[in-house]
Amino acid sequence: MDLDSTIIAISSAHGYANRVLVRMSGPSAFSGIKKLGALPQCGSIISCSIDVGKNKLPVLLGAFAKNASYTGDELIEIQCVGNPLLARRLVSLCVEATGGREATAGEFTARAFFSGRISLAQAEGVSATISASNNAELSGAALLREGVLSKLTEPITEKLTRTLALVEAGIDFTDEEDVEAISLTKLNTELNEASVTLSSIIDRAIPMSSLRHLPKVVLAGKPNAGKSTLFNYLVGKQRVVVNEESGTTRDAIEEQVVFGSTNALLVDIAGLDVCDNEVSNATQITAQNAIDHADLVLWCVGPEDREPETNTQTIVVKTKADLRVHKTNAVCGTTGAGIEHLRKEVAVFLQNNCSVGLGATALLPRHEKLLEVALGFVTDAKSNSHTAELCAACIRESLQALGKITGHVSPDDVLEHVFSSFCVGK
Ligand SMILES: Nc1nc2c(ncn2[C@@H]2O[C@H](COP(=O)(O)OP(=O)(O)OP(=O)(O)O)[C@@H](O)[C@H]2O)c(=O)[nH]1
Ligand SMILES: [Mg+2]
Repeated sequence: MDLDSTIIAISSAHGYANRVLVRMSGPSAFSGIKKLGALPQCGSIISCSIDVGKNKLPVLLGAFAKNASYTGDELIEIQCVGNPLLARRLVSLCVEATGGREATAGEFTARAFFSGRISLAQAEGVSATISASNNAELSGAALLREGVLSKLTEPITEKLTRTLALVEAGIDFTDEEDVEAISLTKLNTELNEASVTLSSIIDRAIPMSSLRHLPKVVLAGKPNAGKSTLFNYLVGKQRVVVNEESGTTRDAIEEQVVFGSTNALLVDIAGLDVCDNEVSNATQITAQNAIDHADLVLWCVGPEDREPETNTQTIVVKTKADLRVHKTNAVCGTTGAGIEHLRKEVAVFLQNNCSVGLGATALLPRHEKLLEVALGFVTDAKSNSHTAELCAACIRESLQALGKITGHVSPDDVLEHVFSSFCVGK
C-alpha cells in the first residue's frame, strides 16, 4: 500500500448539497494548500478563497498537524458550497498543487491504521458507523470504534504470549533437568483461563448483522379497539385508514418509529376476531404471524373490551381515554392524551430488551471467526500440554488469530478486504 503520496478526495456525500467537504492528507498537503489559498494555523479554521478557473470560490479551510490528525499525516479539510462540479474542480486543483493523487476507497482510514492511530477493529468500527441505519447499529459501531474488542482481547494476548515464552523456554532447557520454566499444572491453569475468557467474549457478543433488524412493536387487540388511530398518532401522519366499522384494517402495515433512542418498526394489524370467510381467515393468519414475531405487543383494549392475559412481552394499552369514566393510564389516539407516557414506557422496554447492552460487543463476521479460531487453538494447546512443541505451535496459532483482529498480524489480503468496504474519502 502506497503511504507516501498526498491523497485527495471528496469526503462528503456525493451530489448537490449545502456544503461539500474535500480532504487531503500527506506530506505535501500543507504546501499544496499554501499555493492554492492560505495555510491556516493547525487546529484552526479560516475563510478565504481559491481560484477555480474564472471564479473565486469562497472556502473554509481547516488544518490538522501530523500526529494530531485522523490519518496521522498533515491533513487539510476544505469546505465549499455543495456543487459537485466545483468540488471535482477543487479536487483536480489540489492534485495539481500537491503533486498527489485521488484517494482510493477507505484510504484515509487505512492511513490512520498504518500510522498506529487506530486498530483494525476500530477501523472496521468507522466503516460500520458509516453504514449504520439505526441507533442500535450506531451503538454497536461506536463500541468497535472505541476499541472495546481490542481491550477485551489484549489481556488474553498478553497471557498467551507469556505462556508461550515459558513453554518455549522449557523446550530450550530440555536437557537441564532441574530447570522447569512452567509446570504442567500452571500451564493448564493459564490455558484454561484464556479459554474461559475467550468463550465468555464469544458468548456475550452479538453479530453486528443482528442489529440491522429493527425491533417490531405490534399493535394488537379486538377490532375497533383504536389500533390504527394510535398507529397514525405514533407515526405522525394519516398512514392507515381509520373507520368506525369493525374490520377496517386487513394487512399488516409497518412504519419506522423512534422510541427514545431506539428505532423500531411499528406494525398495525387487523383486529383479532373469529373468521367467517377465506379473506378474514388470511387476515387473521397475517395478524397472528405479526404477533408471533413481535418483540413487543401493545395490546389495545377499548372501553368495552375485556383485558387480555399478558406476558413479559406485552403492554396493555387502554384506548379511547375520552370515552372512559376512569381515564387513569388510558390513551386517546385522537387528542394524544397519555401517549407521551406510552412512548416512554415503550422506549424503556426496547432499551432494556432490544438494545446493545453495556456488556455486549457487536462483532463483524471476521471477528467472530477469528475468536472461534483462537479458542480452537487454545483448546488444542490444552490437549497437547504434555508435548511442549505441539502446545507451543497451538498457542502461536491462537495468537496469530487474535493478532488479526486488532491488525497486529495482518496479511495484505485481510487489510485489503477491510478497507475496500469503505467509500472513497473515508
Ligand atoms: N373518541 C375516540 N374515538 C376513537 C379513538 N381511537 C379511535 N377511535 C375511533 O374508533 C373507531 C375505530 O378506530 P380504529 O383506529 O380504526 O380501530 P382499529 O382497532 O384499527 O379497528 P380495526 O382495524 O377494525 O381492527 C374509529 O371511528 C375511530 O375514530 C379515541 O381515542 N377516542
Ligand atoms: Mg385498524
